[in-house]
Parts: sequence; C-alpha cells; structure tokens
Amino acid sequence: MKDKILIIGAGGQIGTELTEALRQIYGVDQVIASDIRENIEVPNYLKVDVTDRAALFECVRANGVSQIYHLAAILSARGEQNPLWAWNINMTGLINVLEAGRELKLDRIFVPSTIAVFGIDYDRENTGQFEPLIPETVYGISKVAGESWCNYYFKNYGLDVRSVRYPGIIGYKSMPGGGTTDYAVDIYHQAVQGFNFVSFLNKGTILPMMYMDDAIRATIELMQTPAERVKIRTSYNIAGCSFAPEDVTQAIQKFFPHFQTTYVPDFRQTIADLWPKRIDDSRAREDWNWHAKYDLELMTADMIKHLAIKYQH
Ligand code: AKB
Repeated sequence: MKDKILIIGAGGQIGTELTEALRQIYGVDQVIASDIRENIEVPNYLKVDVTDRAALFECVRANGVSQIYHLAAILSARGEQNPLWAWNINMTGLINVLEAGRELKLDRIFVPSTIAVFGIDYDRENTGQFEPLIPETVYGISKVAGESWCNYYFKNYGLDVRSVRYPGIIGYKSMPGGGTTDYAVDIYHQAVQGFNFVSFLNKGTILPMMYMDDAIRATIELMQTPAERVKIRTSYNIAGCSFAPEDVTQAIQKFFPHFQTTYVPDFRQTIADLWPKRIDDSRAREDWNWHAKYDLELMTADMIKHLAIKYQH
C-alpha cells in the first residue's frame, strides 16, 4: 500500500518546506497539508485543529492516512507569554497524534523536539545526547514530556515514533514565529532590504542553528531509516552550525560591508542563556548516518542569493 502522509502544522516555518519536499517524493495526492487556518493557498489542504481529537481521527480515517508529521507547537518565546495555553496546545496535540497512531494503527509518526529541552546543570559547550533535561520554559517542559511520551508509545504499543531535536532553523521561504532563535532569520531579511538590524539577543550568545535544507533532509532521512536502526525513541540530537549574532553579522558584511547590528536584549536573552552552544550529534551520525552540509558561510551565501531575488520582485 502507498504511504499517505498527513502534515500537521503545514503552514508553519518548517511545515511549509517539508510539505514541498515530501510532495516531491510522494506526489501531491499522497501528502495532505493541514493547519489550524481556514484557507491556505496550497493544494490538498485540510483545516485540522490537532487539539480536537474527533476531528483528527476523522481526518486520518477518511483519508486513509498512514504517516503523520506533527509539527504544530507553540515555541519558546510565545509560550512564555501564555504558559498554560502553550502547555495545553503542545500536550493535547501530541497525545491526540499518538493516540491516533495507536488506535488507528499508523505506520510511522514524526514528532520534533528541540534544543529547548536543555536548561540547567548540563554541558552547554558540547551538549551530548544524554545530558540532564531540566528546561525552564514551558515549551522546553512540554517537549521533554513529549519525548518521554513518544518513547512510552514506542515501548508499550510498538508505535513507530521518531524525533529529532531541532536547533534554530534558518530558511528563506518561510518566516518563523514565536521562537528565541528567530532573529537569525530576520537579520538576513533586514540586511538584504538595506536596513541595519536590532538584535534581541546580546553579543556572545552562541546558539545551535541549522539551515532549512539540512533540517528537511534530517527529518526525511530519519523517517526513511529502517526501524531497527532507530535506536533512540525519545529524540535525536542533530547539529548544524553554531554562532552568535555578531558572527552572522560578520558573515553578512562580506556581502553588505555597511551592514550593522546593535544589541538590545529582551526577555528572550534569559531563555537563550540556558540553551546549548554546541550540540554533539554523534548518536544520529552513528545510527542513521546523519551529517549536516551547511556551515555559516554556505548558509549565508544561499540565504542572500534567494532573498535578493525575492526582494527584487
Ligand atoms: C525556538 O527558538 O523556540 C525554536 C527552537 C529552538 O525550538 N526555534
């Protein structure tokens, strides 16, 4: 039987690009894009509120869905504005997806986690797979609980759930929303339009980041790996490149020498201060042969090339 894929959160930063990539592989008819919004200008789109269990189950049954990519979540900065609301969306959505997987016997599910699962008392310089997970944001707490729930459904019900811990994701096609790493997308948009940039994170705030191409490839490669090679059923560390706002500023200055960043840290600095600087992704490398292709220089050249075309129009 052919795979039938449901992407939940298809209108978001990663969902937009993952939908395109999966459709290249499986075809538009086999990949349903869904989101909470009423109308999105993409073919084969359905409005699905993932917190509505009955609606989700109906969508899966009616369309013969065999795989779900569950990308809908409230991220770190937005979650801190309304913690219980964020917790409810993140946890209810996840449990509904896992229950759909168990009850309707889905083949495979992807649920992303994040570097926000780390918080206090761990090695920030080179954060390993099994460091303590003591986050201090509601987003991080929900993802730590989520990782354990994924592992629980795998161990107890044999549900084939897979996950990676995304770093900050940088791409030119879609905008992020509500994250602490969002500055690293916005900075390129400002530079290409000829503006200077005001960073809400301070100089020296090194964070793990990843170019969108690598993030999409990691997601699809993990999902296509034979099940017996997926040894970690909480979530895999994956690394791209790590940098601080002044590093990306310098990389951009190679293209726009007059570009300047000023630093006005806000509440997101407190969040970033507890996150890793660099990620050790050796388990993902060993288990399913993961490696990133983009460093800061390659990513910057590609971002600027594509955004220049976008803003010319
Ligand atoms: C955020 O900043 O909240 C996200 C993430 C690192 O998961 N981009």
